[in-house]
Amino acid sequence: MTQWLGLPPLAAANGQQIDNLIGWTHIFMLVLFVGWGGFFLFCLFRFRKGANPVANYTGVKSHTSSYLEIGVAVVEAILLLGFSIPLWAARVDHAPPESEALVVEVTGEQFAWNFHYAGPDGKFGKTDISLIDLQSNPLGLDRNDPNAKDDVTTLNQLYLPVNRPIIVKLRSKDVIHSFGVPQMRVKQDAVPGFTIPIYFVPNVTTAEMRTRLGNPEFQYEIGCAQLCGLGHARMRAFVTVQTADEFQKWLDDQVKEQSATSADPFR
Ligand SMILES: [Cu+2]
Repeated sequence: MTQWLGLPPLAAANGQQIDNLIGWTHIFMLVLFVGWGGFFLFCLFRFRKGANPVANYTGVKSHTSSYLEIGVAVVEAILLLGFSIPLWAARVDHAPPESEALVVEVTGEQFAWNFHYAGPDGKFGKTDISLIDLQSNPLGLDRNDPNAKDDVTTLNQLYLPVNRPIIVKLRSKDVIHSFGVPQMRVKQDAVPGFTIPIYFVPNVTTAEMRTRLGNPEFQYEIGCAQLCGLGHARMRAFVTVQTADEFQKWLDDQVKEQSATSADPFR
């Protein structure tokens, strides 16, 4: 129904609501535009100089324009109270329980995205600001913490399983960034000092989307959607949506690889 908007292809189970809201907003705005544009043209004609050689200091007595204004205010109240607030509440309050979802901590920094998975134990290891090394440990993950042994971190590469709720816990190391994945209809600011949860359910794998679009190079992209400094334009990351099996295999490989390298004292 919302094809006419030319939005990026939808790839999240709960994104249709957002599209419907955007669609209805456009329809209401079109009605307003045509209404006010018509009123403007009417005024140009009705009050033209030829028909009104002498200025009229009384002005218009009709209340039509007041009623129109009230009508617009009512429509806007309906949009806000009837659509936007319930939609926002559904997105924020009814997040699936963490036990049914994949939780990923996403940390923005100038100018990259860090992703942190809890690994098979489901527990995130401790992070410590004093352990941060921009090259080898950008999150300051404490590999001596037992919960951190099987943790997986990646830079600018987010891997997700299809058809499973994803809870992203969004953080920032420096300034305000914004996590935006257009196809998932997700956009949320990352604010230093806060951990902000958002959730979505990707329902089209990268491979499926490539066939659907006929573009073998297609990638879901995360763009930073807040101007965050000079390198803002290159603050992109890629999302690879895989089947549950493919994702599990990727995660297992990462766990093996990363726990092996972190156990090496010379690294
Ligand atoms: Cu940014």
